[in-house]
Amino acid sequence: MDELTRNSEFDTRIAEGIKIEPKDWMPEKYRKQLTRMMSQHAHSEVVGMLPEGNWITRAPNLRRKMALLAKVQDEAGHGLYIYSAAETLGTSRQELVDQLLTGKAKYSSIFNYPTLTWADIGIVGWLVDGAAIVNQTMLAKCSYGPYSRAMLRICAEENFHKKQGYEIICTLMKGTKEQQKMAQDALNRFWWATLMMFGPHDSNSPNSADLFKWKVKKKSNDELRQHFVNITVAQAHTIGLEIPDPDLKYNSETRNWEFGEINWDEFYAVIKGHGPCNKERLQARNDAHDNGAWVREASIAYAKKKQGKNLERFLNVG
Ligand code: FAQ
Repeated sequence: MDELTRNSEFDTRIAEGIKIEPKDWMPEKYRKQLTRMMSQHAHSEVVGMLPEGNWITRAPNLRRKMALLAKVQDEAGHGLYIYSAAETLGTSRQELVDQLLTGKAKYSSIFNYPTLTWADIGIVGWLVDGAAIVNQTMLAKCSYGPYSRAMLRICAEENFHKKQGYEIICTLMKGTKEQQKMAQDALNRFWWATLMMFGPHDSNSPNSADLFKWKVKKKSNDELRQHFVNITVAQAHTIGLEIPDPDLKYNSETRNWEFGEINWDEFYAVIKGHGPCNKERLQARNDAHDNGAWVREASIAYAKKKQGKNLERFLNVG
């Protein structure tokens, strides 16, 4: 089959909403775009464990500690699902992880901000997982089968994360003046950084055209950001929190909460490696990788030994 026919068959499958599976033919650009996006996503889940992991030893009680431990562990699982799904496109996990460890690959900007107080843990669950759900609910319907299936399971778990985060903030808002202040301060520090998670404005999003054409993205960066703002403003107001945006106003015709301009200089500085915690995060991932070398060596040795025994058994049968 020539390239033109293959491409046209591929486009027809996409148009008909048939999922693309690992062994199907796909244009190289589709493979490349998905590998880029999925590996960045997997790296984000794994680096995303760091700001919250930082609070496991300082959680205010046993119940909070257990919930946070489980959440951080879930994020590791999400990283593993997405790395596995990304590997089906032909790049090895080792190569993908190396791209992260050498600073070549991106991961979500949000994880380059510090978690300074316990309220930050509530805010990360409520806002960061909340933003991730908005984005991932769309990706659960994307054209690449392994990615869309991974997203289904991940979204279910992220819903619990969002609820536990919002519950932490609700509890603080029912507490003392100091606790309320701590919650408001965490919201002030994380609000704009969370809006940046959705990526640049549509007019400055170089990858969107391809991703739309192939039905990986079905909603634009700006559409998802607006949807997130609409649901979150109501949740904030219900518990007495103020959104730190003097330009925020409700438009009753469009039924949208209109909001002020994001600081894009800050966004681009963070994704180029100059955020408050970029160096610290990469160092922590590299340390974890180095410290885990013995686990990788042991598991490879175990696998080899097992294979050897199977081989012996196989040979003995003869
Ligand atoms: N951070 O052309 P676009 C989570 C880059 S998971 C860093 O618009 P695209 C769970 C972008 O890569 C959070 N870089 O790109 C959790 C591109 O650079 P490149 C992660 C960003 O792909 C919760 C350039 O800017 N989720 O939080 C960011 O069409 C709590 C131009 O941008 C995903 O990864 C950013 N925020 O749209 C875990 C979801 N935004 O690659 C732990 C999957 C943009 O050309 C604790 N990804 N860039 O060099 C996506 O949906 C998309 O890739 C977007 C970006 C929407 C992130």
